[in-house]
Amino acid sequence: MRKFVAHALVLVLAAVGVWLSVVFLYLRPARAGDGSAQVIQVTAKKYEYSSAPIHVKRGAKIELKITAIDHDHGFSIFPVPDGANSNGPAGLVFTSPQECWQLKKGETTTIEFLAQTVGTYSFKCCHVCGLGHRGMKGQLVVDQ
Ligand SMILES: [Cu+2]
Repeated sequence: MRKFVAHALVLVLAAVGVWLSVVFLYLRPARAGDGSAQVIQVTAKKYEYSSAPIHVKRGAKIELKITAIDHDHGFSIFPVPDGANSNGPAGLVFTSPQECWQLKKGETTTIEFLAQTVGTYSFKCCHVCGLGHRGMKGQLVVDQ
């Protein structure tokens, strides 16, 4: 009898273990919005973003923290992957989408998004910052 109870207990524990694993594996992505974001620090200065290209994993919730070091800059990124139909679905889902984030000198701007679709997303400076402004660009790559 005791053996039977022990056996049943092992089965119950195993079942609970499997159930917990399933819950964690499947509910995790859905709960990515509750603060478990990956923080990526970026600096903006004449005329580059360090360290571009920025690589992130598909499905990751990202907090991009961009600090403008030397001057006011901007950050503009198109949410559809390069080369895809520009009317297609957004591959980057921003918490508060903006055409141009203003990056004030000496301040850190946080841009939050979900990296939903694999691809390369080009970004650029959208605040005229000097002679090299037009060349101030970078790429965000969402990897599989
Ligand atoms: Cu600029």
